[in-house]
Amino acid sequence: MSAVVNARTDDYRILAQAEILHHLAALPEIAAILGGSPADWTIRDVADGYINAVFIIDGPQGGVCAKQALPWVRYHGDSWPLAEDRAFFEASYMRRLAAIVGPLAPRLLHFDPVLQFIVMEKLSPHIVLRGGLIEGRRFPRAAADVGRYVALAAFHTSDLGVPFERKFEDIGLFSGNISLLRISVDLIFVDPYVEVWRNRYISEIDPWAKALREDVELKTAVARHRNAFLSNRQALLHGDLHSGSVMVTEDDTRVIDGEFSTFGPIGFDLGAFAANLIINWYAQGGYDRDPAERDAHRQWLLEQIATLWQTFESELLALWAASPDTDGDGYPATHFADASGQARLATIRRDFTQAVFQDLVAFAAIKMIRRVISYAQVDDFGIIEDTKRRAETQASALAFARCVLKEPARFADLGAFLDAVPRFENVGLNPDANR
Ligand code: SR1
Ligand code: MG
Repeated sequence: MSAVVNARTDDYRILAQAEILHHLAALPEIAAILGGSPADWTIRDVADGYINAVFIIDGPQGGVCAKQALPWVRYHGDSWPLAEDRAFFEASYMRRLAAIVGPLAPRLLHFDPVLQFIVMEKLSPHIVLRGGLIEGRRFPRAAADVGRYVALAAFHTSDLGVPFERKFEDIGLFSGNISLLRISVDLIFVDPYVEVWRNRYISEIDPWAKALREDVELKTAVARHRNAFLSNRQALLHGDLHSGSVMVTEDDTRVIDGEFSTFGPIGFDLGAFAANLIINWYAQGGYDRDPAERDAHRQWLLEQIATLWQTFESELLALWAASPDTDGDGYPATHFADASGQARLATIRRDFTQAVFQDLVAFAAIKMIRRVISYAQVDDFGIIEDTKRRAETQASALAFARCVLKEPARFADLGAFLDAVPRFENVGLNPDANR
């Protein structure tokens, strides 16, 4: 693999499909995966995310996925410039986590720092989880696997699992990912609460958007979590762990697209995933589906949030309990060696996971709001063609999120959080009704 250097040089250029094949032909490991000769290879554009060029290359033996960071937001065009070094951070994230999460992520095969070009394992027959959820399909392993992924990544990049020297080295590296951090800060935490050209909500949501902009209590909660997102450098985050960043089959799960990786609160990634399951829950109300099937799918979605959290919590606690004294500087076992220390450590661990849960809940709400008001909206709602109906499902999501952020004490445990989701269905387009 090429040495990883964060170096965009004047030799950077956007690769045409033929150039990509030429480039891959010079990489023996990748040429061997594809098999045959370059004349036998096919390449197709599969980009469906907002910012990068993505291709699948197939040969007689197998396939790979190639991704190049463009100098702008792909979906928007060159009037929205964006640093190409995001590919460097995605490659760095994949390298940092490869040994930690193993088969829960695709294998990085190549990174070119001049072209900001990544080649990784092709995932087949996987599909993007979001698309599967929209179709009402179930993926029995996904939530548990994502919970385990977050626990592994969080433990092994935080003060629980690594010495501070290692953590600070990682913080030094990922602190350079400022272009994408700016996108996260603006699109998630700022734009939904101001009038800005990037916001993309439909006109039926105007009253809700206005109400959120004028709600000081809500904005206070958002600001506190924005500050925590930036200042609580707890662990290395994926940074964009929505259902479009997870590829699945019924028995395999892979987390992709780590270009938003940054240090932050562990609950941010968990909240992002939970938010997108809840978004799907509300969006199902706008689909023409058999009501019994819809109810069953919704029940399954809520169970997956429980599985996500419970798997995360049990995996994290197991890793922590098994950690040798020398690993993490946060809560070294020598500090709690005697019986009273051991009892206190159990309390500390419970408090730690409870704080992560509270972060999950709040960041989930914040993520739900951004997917309705801000740029980069989601297909779960977007495929509902009747915009009044779409807005009604979106209003339910906003009402739930607003309540979570303004009345956090009502959502102190998992049961309360999940029980509340159905109560906000059909709240309507008037944000002042049913408060
Ligand atoms: C500029 S749009 C980028 C958005 O798409 C990604 O999925 C992230 O969520 C980001 O906010
Ligand atoms: Mg993405």
